[in-house]
Amino acid sequence: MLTLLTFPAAFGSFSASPFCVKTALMLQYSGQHWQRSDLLNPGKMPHQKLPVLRTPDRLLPDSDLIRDWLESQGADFDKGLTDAQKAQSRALIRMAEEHIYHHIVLDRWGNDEAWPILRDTFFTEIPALIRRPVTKAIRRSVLRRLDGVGVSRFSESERRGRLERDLESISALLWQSPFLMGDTPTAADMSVGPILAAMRATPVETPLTRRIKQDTLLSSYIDRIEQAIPV
Ligand SMILES: N[C@@H](CCC(=O)N[C@@H](CS)C(=O)NCC(=O)O)C(=O)O
Repeated sequence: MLTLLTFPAAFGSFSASPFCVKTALMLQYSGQHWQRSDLLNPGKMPHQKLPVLRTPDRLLPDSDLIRDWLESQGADFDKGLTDAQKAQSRALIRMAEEHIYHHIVLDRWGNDEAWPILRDTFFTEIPALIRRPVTKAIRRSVLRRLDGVGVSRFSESERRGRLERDLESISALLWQSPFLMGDTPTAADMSVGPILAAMRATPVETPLTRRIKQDTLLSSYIDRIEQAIPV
C-alpha cells in the first residue's frame, strides 16, 4: 500500500499544507490504495518538504513528481481534456502554486495574530521551554524566503491587486462550469481547490480569508472540492 507522508490535519482541513491536500486528492482519484502517515518535521525527507509518497521502491517528494508517478501507474487526471485545456490547466496550477501560495504563506506567517496559533500547531515537537526562541528563527527564515520571492516587497494594496487578477481568472472559468475544466474535477482543481481552501482556512480573520468567505462562487467551489478530500 502507498503511504502519503503529510503534515497533520489542521484548521479544519486534511492538512495545513495545500500540497499535502492536493496529493491526497490525486491519490483518491487515482484509485490506488493508500494511507496517511503524519509528520511534523520533514527534515529527513528528500527535499526537506512534504508531501512525500512512500512507494514500493522509494520515497518520492513533490506533489508534481507524485502526479507523474501516479500517471505512470495509469492515473489520468486530465481525462478527456484537449491539448489546449491541458496547457491551460498547467498554467493554472503554476499560478496557484507559485504565486497565490506565497500570499497565503505571508498571510499566515507574517501575521502576528496568527503566529502563536501556527507556532503551537506546527511545532509541538519542540519542547515548550525552547519553542519560542527556536520558532522565532524559523519564522524569520520563512519571512526572508518570502522577501526573496518578492511577494512581501509589494504594498498591501499592490498585493491585493495581484491576487485579485488571479482570483478573477479562476472565477471566469467557474462561471462556466462547476469545476475549472468542466463538469468533473481534473488536475487543475486538485491544485487550485486546496490552495483556495488554504486561503480560507487561515486560523484568524484576514482580508484574504474574508475575500474568499464573502465570494459565494469561490466558496461553493472550495466546498465541492473539499467533499472529495478524505478525512
Ligand atoms: N513543490 C512542492 C512544494 C511543497 C511545499 O512547499 N511544502 C511545504 C508545506 S506547504 C513544506 O514542506 N515546507 C517545509 C519547509 O519548507 O521547511 C510540492 O509540490 O510538493
